[in-house]
Amino acid sequence: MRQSTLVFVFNPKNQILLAMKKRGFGKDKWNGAGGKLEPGETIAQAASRELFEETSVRIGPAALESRGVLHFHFDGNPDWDQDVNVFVSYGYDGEFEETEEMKPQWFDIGDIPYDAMWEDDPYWLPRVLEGESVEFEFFFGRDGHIEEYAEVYGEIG
Ligand code: 8OG
Repeated sequence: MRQSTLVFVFNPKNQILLAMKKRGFGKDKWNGAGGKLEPGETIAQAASRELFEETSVRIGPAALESRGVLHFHFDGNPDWDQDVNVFVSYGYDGEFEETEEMKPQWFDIGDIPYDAMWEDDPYWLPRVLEGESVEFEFFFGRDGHIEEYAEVYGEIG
Protein backbone atom coordinates (compact mmCIF):
# COMPACT_ATOMS: atom_id res chain seq x y z
CA MET A 1 0.00 0.00 0.00
CA ARG A 2 1.15 3.56 -0.68
CA GLN A 3 2.72 5.14 2.40
CA SER A 4 1.94 8.63 3.62
CA THR A 5 2.72 10.59 6.79
CA LEU A 6 0.94 12.82 9.28
CA VAL A 7 2.60 14.88 12.04
CA PHE A 8 1.03 16.60 15.04
CA VAL A 9 3.22 19.09 16.91
CA PHE A 10 2.49 20.29 20.45
CA ASN A 11 3.73 23.45 22.16
CA PRO A 12 4.55 24.00 25.86
CA LYS A 13 1.01 25.33 26.41
CA ASN A 14 -0.20 21.86 25.38
CA GLN A 15 -1.75 23.21 22.20
CA ILE A 16 -1.81 21.19 18.99
CA LEU A 17 -0.72 22.55 15.64
CA LEU A 18 -3.26 22.01 12.90
CA ALA A 19 -3.11 23.47 9.43
CA MET A 20 -5.89 24.33 7.00
CA LYS A 21 -5.12 22.48 3.78
CA LYS A 22 -5.43 24.94 0.91
CA ARG A 23 -5.20 22.51 -2.00
CA GLY A 24 -5.10 18.84 -2.97
CA PHE A 25 -6.37 15.83 -1.03
CA GLY A 26 -8.19 16.99 2.12
CA LYS A 27 -8.61 20.61 0.90
CA ASP A 28 -10.52 22.85 3.36
CA LYS A 29 -9.90 20.49 6.24
CA TRP A 30 -7.81 21.09 9.36
CA ASN A 31 -5.10 18.47 9.70
CA GLY A 32 -1.56 17.77 10.77
CA ALA A 33 1.18 18.23 8.19
CA GLY A 34 2.32 15.35 6.04
CA GLY A 35 2.20 13.64 2.70
CA LYS A 36 3.62 10.94 0.50
CA LEU A 37 7.12 9.47 0.57
CA GLU A 38 9.66 10.42 -2.06
CA PRO A 39 11.92 7.70 -3.50
CA GLY A 40 14.63 6.59 -1.07
CA GLU A 41 13.08 8.23 1.99
CA THR A 42 12.20 6.50 5.23
CA ILE A 43 8.73 7.20 6.58
CA ALA A 44 10.14 9.46 9.32
CA GLN A 45 12.29 11.37 6.81
CA ALA A 46 9.23 12.00 4.67
CA ALA A 47 7.27 13.19 7.72
CA SER A 48 10.07 15.62 8.63
CA ARG A 49 10.39 16.96 5.07
CA GLU A 50 6.64 17.40 4.61
CA LEU A 51 6.38 19.22 7.95
CA PHE A 52 9.05 21.66 6.80
CA GLU A 53 7.55 22.15 3.34
CA GLU A 54 4.06 22.76 4.69
CA THR A 55 4.74 24.78 7.85
CA SER A 56 8.41 25.98 7.63
CA VAL A 57 9.29 24.22 10.88
CA ARG A 58 12.09 21.70 11.17
CA ILE A 59 11.85 18.60 13.33
CA GLY A 60 14.45 15.94 12.55
CA PRO A 61 13.22 12.41 11.77
CA ALA A 62 14.67 11.02 15.01
CA ALA A 63 12.70 13.55 17.08
CA LEU A 64 9.37 12.38 15.68
CA GLU A 65 7.56 9.82 17.84
CA SER A 66 5.68 7.17 15.92
CA ARG A 67 2.05 6.78 17.04
CA GLY A 68 0.83 4.09 14.72
CA VAL A 69 -0.74 3.75 11.32
CA LEU A 70 -4.14 4.21 9.67
CA HIS A 71 -5.07 2.09 6.67
CA PHE A 72 -7.46 3.87 4.30
CA HIS A 73 -9.50 2.21 1.55
CA PHE A 74 -11.67 4.15 -0.89
CA ASP A 75 -14.46 2.32 -2.66
CA GLY A 76 -14.23 3.05 -6.38
CA ASN A 77 -10.93 4.92 -6.01
CA PRO A 78 -8.25 2.35 -5.16
CA ASP A 79 -5.61 4.87 -6.33
CA TRP A 80 -6.33 6.82 -3.17
CA ASP A 81 -5.76 3.83 -0.86
CA GLN A 82 -2.94 4.53 1.53
CA ASP A 83 -1.36 3.89 4.90
CA VAL A 84 -1.01 7.08 6.90
CA ASN A 85 1.82 6.86 9.45
CA VAL A 86 1.12 9.11 12.45
CA PHE A 87 3.81 10.97 14.40
CA VAL A 88 3.84 13.46 17.25
CA SER A 89 6.48 15.87 18.47
CA TYR A 90 6.62 17.97 21.63
CA GLY A 91 9.49 20.15 20.49
CA TYR A 92 10.25 22.19 17.39
CA ASP A 93 12.60 24.82 16.00
CA GLY A 94 11.55 28.04 14.38
CA GLU A 95 8.22 29.69 13.78
CA PHE A 96 5.33 28.24 11.88
CA GLU A 97 4.48 30.11 8.70
CA GLU A 98 1.68 29.90 6.23
CA THR A 99 2.81 28.18 3.05
CA GLU A 100 1.24 27.68 -0.37
CA GLU A 101 -0.25 24.41 0.81
CA MET A 102 -1.25 25.02 4.44
CA LYS A 103 -2.27 27.71 6.92
CA PRO A 104 -1.11 26.57 10.39
CA GLN A 105 -2.80 27.51 13.67
CA TRP A 106 -2.48 26.43 17.33
CA PHE A 107 -5.58 24.91 18.94
CA ASP A 108 -6.26 24.10 22.59
CA ILE A 109 -6.60 20.35 23.02
CA GLY A 110 -10.21 20.84 24.15
CA ASP A 111 -11.02 22.90 21.04
CA ILE A 112 -10.00 20.58 18.23
CA PRO A 113 -12.29 21.40 15.25
CA TYR A 114 -13.36 17.83 14.49
CA ASP A 115 -16.31 19.10 12.40
CA ALA A 116 -13.84 20.49 9.86
CA MET A 117 -11.47 17.51 9.88
CA TRP A 118 -11.43 14.09 8.25
CA GLU A 119 -14.42 12.04 9.41
CA ASP A 120 -12.21 9.31 10.87
CA ASP A 121 -10.15 11.60 13.10
CA PRO A 122 -12.47 11.49 16.16
CA TYR A 123 -12.00 7.69 16.25
CA TRP A 124 -8.26 7.78 16.78
CA LEU A 125 -6.88 11.29 17.43
CA PRO A 126 -8.18 11.45 21.03
CA ARG A 127 -6.30 8.21 21.70
CA VAL A 128 -3.10 9.64 20.23
CA LEU A 129 -3.57 12.72 22.45
CA GLU A 130 -3.72 10.36 25.43
CA GLY A 131 -0.30 9.02 24.48
CA GLU A 132 -1.43 5.80 22.81
CA SER A 133 -0.31 4.28 19.52
CA VAL A 134 -3.17 3.33 17.23
CA GLU A 135 -3.85 1.12 14.24
CA PHE A 136 -7.17 1.26 12.36
CA GLU A 137 -8.66 0.30 9.00
CA PHE A 138 -11.14 2.74 7.47
CA PHE A 139 -13.30 2.02 4.43
CA PHE A 140 -14.73 5.12 2.74
CA GLY A 141 -17.75 4.75 0.49
CA ARG A 142 -18.38 6.46 -2.84
CA ASP A 143 -20.29 9.18 -0.97
CA GLY A 144 -17.05 10.15 0.83
CA HIS A 145 -18.21 8.92 4.23
CA ILE A 146 -16.98 6.06 6.41
CA GLU A 147 -18.76 2.82 5.57
CA GLU A 148 -16.88 0.54 7.92
CA TYR A 149 -13.96 0.71 10.28
CA ALA A 150 -12.08 -1.62 12.56
CA GLU A 151 -9.34 -1.31 15.07
CA VAL A 152 -6.36 -3.54 14.34
CA TYR A 153 -4.96 -5.16 17.45
CA GLY A 154 -1.45 -6.45 17.66
CA GLU A 155 2.05 -5.15 17.66
CA ILE A 156 2.32 -1.66 16.26
CA GLY A 157 5.58 -0.67 14.62
O1 8OG B 1 0.32 14.74 -0.07
P1 8OG B 1 -1.15 14.52 0.12
O2 8OG B 1 -2.00 15.67 -0.33
O3 8OG B 1 -1.61 13.17 -0.40
O4 8OG B 1 -1.33 14.44 1.72
C1 8OG B 1 -2.51 14.02 2.32
C2 8OG B 1 -2.34 14.22 3.82
O5 8OG B 1 -3.58 13.91 4.46
C3 8OG B 1 -1.33 13.33 4.47
O6 8OG B 1 -0.72 14.03 5.53
C4 8OG B 1 -2.14 12.18 5.00
C5 8OG B 1 -3.39 12.89 5.41
N1 8OG B 1 -4.60 12.09 5.49
C6 8OG B 1 -5.16 11.29 4.55
N2 8OG B 1 -6.31 10.75 5.03
C7 8OG B 1 -6.49 11.26 6.28
C8 8OG B 1 -7.48 11.11 7.26
O7 8OG B 1 -8.47 10.41 7.07
N3 8OG B 1 -7.31 11.78 8.44
C9 8OG B 1 -6.26 12.59 8.61
N4 8OG B 1 -6.18 13.25 9.77
N5 8OG B 1 -5.30 12.76 7.70
C10 8OG B 1 -5.42 12.09 6.56
O8 8OG B 1 -4.64 11.10 3.45
